Amino acid sequence: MPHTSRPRPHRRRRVLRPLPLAVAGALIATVAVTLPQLTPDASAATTLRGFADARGVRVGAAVGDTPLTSDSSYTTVLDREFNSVTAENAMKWDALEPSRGSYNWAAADRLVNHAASHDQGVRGHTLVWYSQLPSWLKNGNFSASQLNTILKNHIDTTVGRYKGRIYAWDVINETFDEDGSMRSSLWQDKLGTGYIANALRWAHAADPAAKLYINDYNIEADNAKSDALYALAKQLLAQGVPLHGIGFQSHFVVGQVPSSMKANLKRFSDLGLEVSVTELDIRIPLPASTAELAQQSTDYKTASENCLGVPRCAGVTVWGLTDKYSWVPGTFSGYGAALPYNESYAAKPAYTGLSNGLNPNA
Ligand code: 9MR
Repeated sequence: MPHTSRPRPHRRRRVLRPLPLAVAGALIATVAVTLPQLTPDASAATTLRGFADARGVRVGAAVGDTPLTSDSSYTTVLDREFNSVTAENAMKWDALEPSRGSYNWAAADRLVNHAASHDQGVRGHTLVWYSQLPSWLKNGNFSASQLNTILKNHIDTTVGRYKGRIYAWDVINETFDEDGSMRSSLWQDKLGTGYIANALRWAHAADPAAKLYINDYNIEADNAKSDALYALAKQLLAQGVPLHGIGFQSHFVVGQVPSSMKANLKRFSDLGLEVSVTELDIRIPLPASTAELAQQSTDYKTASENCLGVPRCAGVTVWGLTDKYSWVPGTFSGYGAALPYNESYAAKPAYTGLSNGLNPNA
């Protein structure tokens, strides 16, 4: 069991304390008999998903196909603790359509089916991104009109396949540079900024019920990048484009959750948009000290509260669940220990931080 920083209230003891011993003894016998029925409810209330369900929000994890299919400790934690999943890689273009016209749905289907049988929602990730494009697309030298058709087909096909099974899509991923200019990409360079509105409209037509997001990193603080996104979001909404939410990836370094995060999320929420933390992890220089693990716990609580404390926060997703499979050490040399569970699936202080962030009574 994950430890929580406060003892849970003990309902039975509160009832028994004033009673005479004999009556209490009889009651204890009764309680002992009914206890097995009570246990599932009591434990559900102390899991991440138990707290999230109680607030009507999502707590999600990015899921890799390898651990999903090969590591039962992983799926045990995933299914006990999370009411939402995101495909870490399986719904990216290079995974779905490695050669033109030939789709590979196996891993994406596995996750969507897994989610359905464990009462989990699915965030779709991601339709339009500069990275992880198959080489036929990257190197195809397509004209603007060909690219437009290719993009529309990809969105129609992918969103259409999972219509009704994906509650939110990261339609647009990482479209800004740090200074707030549009990032150079296949899409931007050939199609111009108009591809964003088109992609959102196509996705909406393919699944009108899915919430459509623009997702990015380093937009958690009030800064040049988030200012540019704010201006774009406002403009898209004014034009009636179906943009429903902003995904704040939240790949943080321990001790560095931005102080302006909550106010920044609130200004997007004030536009009528959903806000979600979509890829939370908090990396630590290795080896992680006890003090850093404690700070990381505080950071998980702060980051999740920064979203959940804002109107229209739809939930918080962590980018993985265990340090065993995290992308962090492979990308940030010397850093790791970024997730709520360690390599052996022991809950870290970060788990308690996240849990307390989700639990309004903590
Ligand atoms: O975690 C993903 C890793 O396994 C992939 O190798 C990588 C490829 O670019 O993408 C990682 O996920 C990224 C996500 O799709 C978009 N935001 C940043 C994430 C971490 O790099």
